Amino acid sequence: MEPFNSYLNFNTGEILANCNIIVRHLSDMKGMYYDLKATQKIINEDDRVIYKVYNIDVPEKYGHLQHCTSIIYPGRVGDEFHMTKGHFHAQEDTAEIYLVLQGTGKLLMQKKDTEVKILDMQSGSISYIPPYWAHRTINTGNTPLIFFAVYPGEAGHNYGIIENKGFCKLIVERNGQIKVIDNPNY
Ligand code: M6P
Ligand code: ZN
Repeated sequence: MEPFNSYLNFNTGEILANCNIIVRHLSDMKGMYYDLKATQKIINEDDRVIYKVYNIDVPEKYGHLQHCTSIIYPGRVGDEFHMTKGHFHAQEDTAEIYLVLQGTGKLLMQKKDTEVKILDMQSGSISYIPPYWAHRTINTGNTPLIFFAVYPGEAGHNYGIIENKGFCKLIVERNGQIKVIDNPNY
């Protein structure tokens, strides 16, 4: 394979060339926000885009490095802030790095024994997600949360565990404050 450049727009998070773009509407995340009524109402109204991922096309193989930007648009479903689906890596002993370019948020991580860790995300923060930690990103601000991610080529995504049970914590707005609460459905 030949070396190559990609070009990132720091303001929008868009990457030009060599890219797959994933667009996640709320209907792609049914059951992931705890307020099912609010979810259905929004899906019926405009089924808004929650986030996009610009994924640079690299072989999903050992030795390569996957890299992408994610843009989570600001907003809430009920009182729960916009977020990614979240996943374990299919190859569980693989790590990941997130570098925030714009916006503010939280990085929610959880191990299979339900140990939880939450890190702040802000412009310039570099978060290290060690092997074995599921990860979800939440936009708690009023502007898009844009971050760059790098992870091993063979890591893969395992969504099933999170789709079935979710994370044990939720990030919500209560009286204008960002709060971490227990997931009532966990
Ligand atoms: C980050 C990386 C990607 C991931 C994306 C969206 O950019 O971790 O691998 O796909 O966030 O998260 P999810 O796949 O959980 O929807
Ligand atoms: Zn990952």
